[in-house]
Formats: sequence, structure tokens, C-alpha cells
Amino acid sequence: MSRTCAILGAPIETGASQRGCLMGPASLRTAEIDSELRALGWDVTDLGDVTIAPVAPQTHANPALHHLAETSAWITALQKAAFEAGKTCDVPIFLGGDHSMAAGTVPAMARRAADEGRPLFVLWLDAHPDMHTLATTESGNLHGTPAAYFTAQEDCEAYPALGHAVDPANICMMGIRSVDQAERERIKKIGLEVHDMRAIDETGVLPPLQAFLERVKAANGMLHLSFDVDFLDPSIAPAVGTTVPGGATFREAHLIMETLCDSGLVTSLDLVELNPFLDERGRTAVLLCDLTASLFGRRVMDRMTRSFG
Ligand code: EXY
Ligand code: MN
Ligand code: MN
Ligand code: MN
Repeated sequence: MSRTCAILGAPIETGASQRGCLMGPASLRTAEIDSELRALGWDVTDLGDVTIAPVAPQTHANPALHHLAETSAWITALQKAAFEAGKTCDVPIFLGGDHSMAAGTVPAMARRAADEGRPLFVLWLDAHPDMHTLATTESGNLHGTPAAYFTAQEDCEAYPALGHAVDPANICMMGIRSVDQAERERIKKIGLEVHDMRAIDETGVLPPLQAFLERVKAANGMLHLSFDVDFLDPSIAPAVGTTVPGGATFREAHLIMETLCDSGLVTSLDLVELNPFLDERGRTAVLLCDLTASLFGRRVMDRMTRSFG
């Protein structure tokens, strides 16, 4: 029986350190993400892109912050649009756009889960924990703040009021290898489950992932996967503005996606931080679609090599 998914573009780049992520949704559509999923038997609806109206600048005590007003507008628009998208299908897929979009999509999925009387769990695949508050970020790049916002950390009051938070105990981060001091202190304080790349080198990706999935299943949870392109090693995914050496390999990433597929637990997905302006012939966009196909059911034995153009 075919399952249903919807794709919703969030062409946001104001949270990033450089322009280009606003082309992310278009690049993933050009890489034919919808056809990939239809070929696997999914009923795919393209809901188009979220947009925001022009906004007046918003000042803040932290002088480093930039584009706070735009980011707040995106958060409000996305919390509404992502929640509506979640009503239309089994698995909504949110195409970024920089990672500040998760301040919109994750609370929307937490609301969707709460309305079903279920907890929301989040698997965060990223080189960064994105756990800065509006007071601690030194770069002022708001794509470094979504996890602090949706776990209801203090000093995020300038963002839109948070309707549905995620319990930090329901979050698992993997691939982490670039952490600022303030984030390190906060991760320790709230006891966040973080499997950095050293831990993954030692155990492999499966043991921590399987233990987390057991918890999701035991809690009858819904699972949101927030996939940041910089989780991957830059040698296979160069099209991202915040590359960090020593990322996940092609097979580590596919093994995670295949294992998530086998679990049947994923109920929503962010694909974020793709910056096509930094890509080589769309190969990062094609890889992201390839990984998504593994999440949605493609097996290694079904794999045909797909080069693009
Ligand atoms: N922690 C650094 C900062 O706050 O600027 C780097 C953040 C990168 C965030 C990208 C989306 O993952
Ligand atoms: Mn991120
Ligand atoms: Mn509610
Ligand atoms: Mn990142």
C-alpha cells in the first residue's frame, strides 16, 4: 500500500553565514527528489515553498545578531505551514534552507505529535549542536540556535512564543564535531544525548542509533529527522557553508537512513543547509536525494548508479 509524503520548500538563507541556501529547495527539486520517491511507490505531493512578507528590523541586546526579524517571521510562517503539511500526509519533508528553519518545523511536528497524544523525538544529524541561545551566539548566525529554541532554553524570548517544546531527553545528536563553549556547557547542563564523531569512530553508527530507536518505539513516539548537509564529510558533500572535516561517510549515512527506514519510525524530515552555489554539478543535491531514497525504502541491491547530467 503506497504511503503518502509531501514536500514543502523553506527557501531561507538569512540564518546562515553566507547566501545560497535559498536555492536549496529548487536544487533538490532539480535533482528530482519527488520522482525518486514516486519510483519507490510513495504518493508525493509538492506543496510549493513557504514565503514571508517583508519585515521591519528587530533590535536585540546581543549586537552580533543579524536578520532576527526575518528569522522570526520564518519561524511563525513555518510553524503554521509545517503543521498543515503534517495533516496532509504520513511523512512531510521540509526542504531547506538554512537550519534556522528547524525552529519552525520541529515545534510544528511537536504540536502534531501532541495532538495525537504522542511524544516527539528528534534525531539531529549535524556537525553542530545548534544549541546557542540569542544571548550566547557570537557569530549572530541564527542557524546556530534552533535546538536551544525548541528545547525552551532561556534567552530566546525575542523569537516567537514556543507553543510546543521538545523534551531534551527525547533528542539524539550524531555527527557532532564543532561545538562552542556555551553549547558545551548547555549540553552538559541539560544532559543532551550527543554522539560525536569520536564516539561514532569507536562504536560505529548502529549501536547508538538502535538504542535511540528502541526508546522511540517504547514511548510510541513520532520521530523527526533533522539532516544537516554538514553531517556528511565535505569530500562527498561540499555544497554547505559550514563544512567541518571528519564527517560521516557515504555508507555511514546510508546505513543510518536504511536503519531508520527498517524501523518505520520516521514521521517527518528536514533536509537543510544545502547551498547549491557551493556545489559541483549538483552532486551534493543528488547525494541528498540518494540518501532520502534510502530512508524511503531503496535497498543497496536496487541501486543503480545515477549521475546527474
Ligand atoms: N556554532 C557556530 C555558530 O554559532 O556560528 C556554527 C553554527 C553552524 C550552524 C550550522 C547549521 O549547522
Ligand atoms: Mn545545523
Ligand atoms: Mn496543542
Ligand atoms: Mn551544521
